[in-house]
Amino acid sequence: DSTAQALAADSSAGSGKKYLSQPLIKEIYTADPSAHVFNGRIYIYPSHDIETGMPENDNGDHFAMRDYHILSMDSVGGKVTDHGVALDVKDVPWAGRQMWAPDAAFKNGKYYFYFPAKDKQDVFRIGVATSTSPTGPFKAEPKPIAGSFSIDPVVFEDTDGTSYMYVGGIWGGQLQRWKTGKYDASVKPEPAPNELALGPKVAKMSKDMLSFAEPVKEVKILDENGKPLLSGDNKRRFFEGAWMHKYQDKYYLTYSTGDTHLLVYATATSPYGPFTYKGVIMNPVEGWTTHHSIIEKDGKWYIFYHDTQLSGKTWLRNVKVTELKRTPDGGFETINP
Ligand code: FUB
Repeated sequence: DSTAQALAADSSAGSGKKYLSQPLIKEIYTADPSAHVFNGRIYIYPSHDIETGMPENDNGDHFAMRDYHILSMDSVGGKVTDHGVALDVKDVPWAGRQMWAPDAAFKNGKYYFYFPAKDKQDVFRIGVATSTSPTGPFKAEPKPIAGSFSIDPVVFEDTDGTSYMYVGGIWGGQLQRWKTGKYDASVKPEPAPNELALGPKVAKMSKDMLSFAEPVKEVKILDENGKPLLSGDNKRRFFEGAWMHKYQDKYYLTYSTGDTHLLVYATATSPYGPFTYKGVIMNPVEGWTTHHSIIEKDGKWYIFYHDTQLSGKTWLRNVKVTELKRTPDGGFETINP
């Protein structure tokens, strides 16, 4: 099958390393792939990693990206097209620096591109830009989404047509600084180990997809006994990089555990949660960050993710895809990338 072929075709000859799959493109560095199927074609909305010489630190200053390129392909394994610059930080009136993990949605006959960036005060906000084409170029709204903060926006459309944005990341993603509802730069990177873990945030989108229809709410993630996960439970608690999909009437919240480098999942019967932690989808990749998205195409499920195979540097990543196999109990086979 395609996984076995990818392993067999591993191009890292001589390094002694085996990779489950190969980078989708090698001409530029890409990360944080949010994949969607629009009109039967796969579009990937990634970060565009670049070398800027910024020092590596827990704030993620070394992720100093300045623009976005969109990739597309007919099917997994098909030719990948890089559509060039879709949005540049210089064309976003409110943004200062760090164009991090984006996402996109199609509604009202338009494509909406959602992206986090630090504003001129160095506070992460979520911006939105629109286009008539899934590959852009996108025109940014003059201001970030009112009431938005932190990073890694993901927009999920439920089967009734309602769209929700999930957002958040701790440490460099600044989620912990919003605990009281107001920005406070003096807060530690995360709560003490015996305190409740921070969850991602969710808000229903307004019909025009340019604003929130309600204030953001915390998403609770519980353990198998119905108790909220604690901050010290860092193999299971939320860190960043959420994704949402629905399967057989259940909502699947998938996310990165950050400093333990796992992609994990939790399920719920409502898009607002509470979610119950279930298990690991993917073991750590090469590089510090792990970030993914999940789509269904032609009857198969796929996970898009990144590692640092091309560069060996945590801030110069490359996006990949592999099949995600579901198990009869509603879970997944854990992937060893
Ligand atoms: O790409 C910058 C940041 O790294 C993303 O926003 C996080 O999810 C992590 O992948």
